[in-house]
Amino acid sequence: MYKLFYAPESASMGVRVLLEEIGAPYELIQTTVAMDTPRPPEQLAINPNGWVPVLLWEGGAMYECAAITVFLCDRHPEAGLAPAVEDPARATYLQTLVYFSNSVQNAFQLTYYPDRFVDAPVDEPSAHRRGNRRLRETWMIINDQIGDNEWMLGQRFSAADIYLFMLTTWLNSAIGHPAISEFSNAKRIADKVLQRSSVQHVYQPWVENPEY
Ligand SMILES: N[C@@H](CCC(=O)N[C@@H](CS)C(=O)NCC(=O)O)C(=O)O
Repeated sequence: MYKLFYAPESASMGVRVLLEEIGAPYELIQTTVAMDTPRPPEQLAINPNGWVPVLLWEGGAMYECAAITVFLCDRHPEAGLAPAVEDPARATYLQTLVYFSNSVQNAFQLTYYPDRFVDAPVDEPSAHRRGNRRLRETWMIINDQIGDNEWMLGQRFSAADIYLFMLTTWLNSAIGHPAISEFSNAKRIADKVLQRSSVQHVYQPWVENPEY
């Protein structure tokens, strides 16, 4: 039985989709991403940064969405969500997950948490604007990487496609983000991932009211 510290509209949703795809039993522990609300001490004991996702299982606990993705897919190879260690597609799989985490998500952070990147509040709008541009740059890298491919790894669906879908749901043109329509290859994959029953289930509120 897995336990997942969980908040709507957060990176914990992608991990929940993975657990659904794997078919593993799990329990959600509701928490928050609100900046003015304290995190449960049990969450902070595992992740002192205070962010989600945080995953627990009988043998341990961990945080960082990309790391959790690799961990879960390796632990449940029968789900077929990731290339095995000796598979040549493993390189692109790992590269893409880490790029999502350290470059695309970092650009999102500049726009959602500009205070973490500048000394003075007066500089926050500048950080936000740079984040908006950085989002366009990093999404274009991903879009070009996809090219004519059916999925992130070519012909096969993988956890990298679920991760991509999750990140597209964070795009919000109301705060200056580029629109997903600018990245037609990424949109093509996101639209297909959205059809999966796991995604329809986990993202039901978003499906009813998507931002883009
Ligand atoms: N590098 C982390 C970042 C996760 C992250 O940014 N989580 C956000 C929600 S999407 C969060 O918990 N924000 C609240 C906070 O940072 O205090 C990961 O990929 O797991």
